[in-house]
Amino acid sequence: MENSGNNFIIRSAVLETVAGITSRLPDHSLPEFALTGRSNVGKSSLVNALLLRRSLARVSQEPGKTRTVNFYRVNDAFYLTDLPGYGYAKSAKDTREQWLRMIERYLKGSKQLKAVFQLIDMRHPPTALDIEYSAYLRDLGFPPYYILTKADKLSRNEQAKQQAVIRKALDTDAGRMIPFSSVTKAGREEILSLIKKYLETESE
Ligand SMILES: Nc1nc2c(ncn2[C@@H]2O[C@H](COP(=O)(O)OP(=O)(O)O)[C@@H](O)[C@H]2O)c(=O)[nH]1
Ligand SMILES: [Mg+2]
Repeated sequence: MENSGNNFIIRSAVLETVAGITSRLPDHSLPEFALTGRSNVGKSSLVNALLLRRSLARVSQEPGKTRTVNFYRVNDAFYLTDLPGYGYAKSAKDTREQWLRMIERYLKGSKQLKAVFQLIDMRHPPTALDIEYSAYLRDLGFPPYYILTKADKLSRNEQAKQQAVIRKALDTDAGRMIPFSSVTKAGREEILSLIKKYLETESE
């Protein structure tokens, strides 16, 4: 790929703002890229892998507690925003409504949001909630890119098979899906290249 992420050097990465349900969203002028998906899908691991930081974002075995939007400022050039995870089996109805309110407030309120990356666990077909949420993102004007996580857990063959299953279920193009592994860092360059393209368009 011509526009390789190879020359995308991470010079700085900080968790700058943690916005809770009642906090005001930060007011700044840098582009934002949102990461979203169900709890435990690998969002925090993705943040760490993209930014080459071992534990900037907290990775946990215990899914489903965070109800905040975390703003990671990168290279003083853009933000990665980590949205609260959805659809964990234990979450009660009111937590789910709280989640939706939080997400909606961010997606509708952010003036700087450029693109949304929806994470899907590559080992399984998308859940009903994944599909519903994906349609919701499209309706809001953010047709997501899909990051298919935990690719390292599948063989090449299985990966190809799962990509086809997921593409069909989400009714999307192969070009919008990026298989990814935070273990091998496969897919990292591709994601950074995409972000870079947006940043270049911005500065034109
Ligand atoms: N093998 C493998 N495990 C992963 C990958 N990404 C995340 N995990 C594991 O999945 C669990 C949840 O990850 P986390 O990043 O905290 O998910 P989050 O809840 O979406 O932020 C942790 O045990 C991670 O180590 C991956 O690409 N490969
Ligand atoms: Mg997390």
